[in-house]
Formats: sequence, structure tokens, C-alpha cells
Amino acid sequence: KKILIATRNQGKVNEFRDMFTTLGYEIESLFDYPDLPDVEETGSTFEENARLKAETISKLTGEIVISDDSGLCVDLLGGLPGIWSHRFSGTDATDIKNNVKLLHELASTELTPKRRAAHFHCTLVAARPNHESLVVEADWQGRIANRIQGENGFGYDPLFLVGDSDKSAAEISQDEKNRISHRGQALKKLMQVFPDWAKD
Ligand code: ITT
Repeated sequence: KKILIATRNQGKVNEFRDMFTTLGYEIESLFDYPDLPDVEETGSTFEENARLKAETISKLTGEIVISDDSGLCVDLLGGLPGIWSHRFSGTDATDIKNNVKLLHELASTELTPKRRAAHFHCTLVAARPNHESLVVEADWQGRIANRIQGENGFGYDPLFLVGDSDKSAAEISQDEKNRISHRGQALKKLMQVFPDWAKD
């Protein structure tokens, strides 16, 4: 039971590997397929981009492929960085630069709890040749912190306070994050239909 995750994001690979291993699947990622081209994310929604990634890579490899398009949506910024989360700070973006950019964008505002509201979004698409794709999505509610907190996870985790707690997503364990995150919840939904859909 092998699944190709159409991602070049090591943080996502680690989380999918953890979650799928407990479900009895073996995970590959685009790091195992260095010759495949980058799929341009030209869509204007999470679903469009997730479909582009999964369906293109499935066509190119003939494999069962799952893609993840995700991002952080901040209420005060009208849902940004959203689908632009990965490159929020520009073409040379890194996780640190993106976090600094987000703090900068919010710096002029007094961050009362309500104004700090944000959620992570995840859309997962499963694709295989000659089949309709599966699409599921989930959100994870929280708030934006005033400063970077914690070392676990990846991306915006150090700035994302979980629910109404004062702990960031980088301060909880990877197991706990996988249980409650946007990605964990979306994967739970996907796995209710995936095994049947993936049967020959
Ligand atoms: P692939 O397209 O190769 O999967 P990517 O990083 O470009 O990798 P996205 O376009 O879906 O993927 O962008 C998602 C970005 O949203 C990601 O780079 C992080 O900045 C952020 N993000 C998503 N999930 C996250 C999480 O669980 N924790 C922290 N940040 C997250």
C-alpha cells in the first residue's frame, strides 16, 4: 500500500509519514522523484491548486497521488496570506521570513484576541488515472501570537496559537498537532472514503 504525496515541503512529508504509517501505508514524496517538473500553482483557490498538483503528478507517474494545498488565513488581513502562504515574503521566502512578514503586517494594529483570529486551511485531493478525484477540506481555528514561540512543526506554527490557548502549534507535540490540525482533520475525512476508492 503505497501513496505518492505530491509535495516538496519537508514539513508536510513528515506529518503525512507519521499519520499514514499508523494507517499501514508507505509514503513517497516528490523528493523521491527529482526529475518530475514543478507543478505551477496557477489556481485561485486551495482546491484548484490541490487538483492541479495531484492530477498532474498522477498523470505523469500513473500512481495514486495525494496533494495538500494549505495555508494560514488571518481575519484582519482579509484571509491573507491564504493561498500565497508559502511565498508571502517573496520569491526567496523562508519560514522565518514569512513569519517576520506576518508580524510586520500586523504590527500597526492593537492585537486584541478577537482581532488576532486566524485559521489554517487544508484541502486534500486524491487522484489516480481514469478516476474522479476525491476532495476533502478542514480548518483549524486559532489566533496569531505577538512573537514567535516554540520550535516544533514548520511554516507559521510558531505564530499560530492553538484554539483559545496561549500555546503555539510549535509548542505542542507532533502527535498532538496531527490529531487536531487542519491536515490531521482533513486526512481523517479522506480516509473514510480513500480505501474503497483506491481498490482496483
Ligand atoms: P507543496 O506545494 O510542494 O506541497 P508548499 O509549501 O508550496 O509545498 P502550499 O502551496 O500548500 O505548499 O503552501 C502551504 C504553506 O502554508 C506552507 O508553505 C506554510 O507556510 C503554510 N502552512 C500550511 N500548513 C501548515 C502547518 O501545518 N503549519 C504551519 N504552516 C503551514
